[in-house]
Amino acid sequence: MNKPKLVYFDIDGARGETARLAMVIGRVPFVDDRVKFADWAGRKPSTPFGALPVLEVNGQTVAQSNGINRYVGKLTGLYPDDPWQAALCDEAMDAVEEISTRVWSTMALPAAEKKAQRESLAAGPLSHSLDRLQRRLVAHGGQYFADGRLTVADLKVFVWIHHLRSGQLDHVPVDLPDRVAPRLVEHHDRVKKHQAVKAYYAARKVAI
Ligand SMILES: N[C@@H](CCC(=O)N[C@@H](CS)C(=O)NCC(=O)O)C(=O)O
Repeated sequence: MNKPKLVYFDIDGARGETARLAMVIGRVPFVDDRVKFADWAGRKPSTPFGALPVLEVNGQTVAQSNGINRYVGKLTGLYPDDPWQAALCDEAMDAVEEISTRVWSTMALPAAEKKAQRESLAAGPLSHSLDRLQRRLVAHGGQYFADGRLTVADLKVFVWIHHLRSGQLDHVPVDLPDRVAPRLVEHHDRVKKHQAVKAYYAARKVAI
């Protein structure tokens, strides 16, 4: 197999970051094709759904972030073999996808509407989602979402919690995860301390 190429925006987060982290942790060499926003219009038509991330392997392309995460998880040993544990891993990844899609869909709204929608999401569906994710983590032992070990689900939740606490989302209180889901914040801090994760962000000079 040739080196997989992950194509995603030149940002250290969001939908492409889970697969990047998985390949770093699993030591699978890959081409990290970081698309500048200025170049996106020219590249968009050649992607399967007009969106990123996409993964290219042996001249073929696949889209959809969670499908990519599963594939990369299998390459890196970060996806459960057991079908039930795999379903739990998917559950957490899909839960993050569901709520993050709602939050990110406010991005291009006019300022006043964005504020109103984000405040309403933060107080309602986002808090609810964080609470429910936390309960699932606790129900499975409090350390990992599936298989009693680090999987791509943990990486996806880590990236999401990091984003929520980063201050990049106007009108979403940065302390929302700490208030609503402290066990998810503990989980985030554990993943952050993973040797390969620390080394990766240090090399990229990104504060996490
Ligand atoms: N369901 C898709 C959503 C992909 C998506 O919306 N990606 C965003 C970036 S996170 C994008 O490409 N936005 C640019 C555009 O739609 O033109 C997935 O999970 O990969």
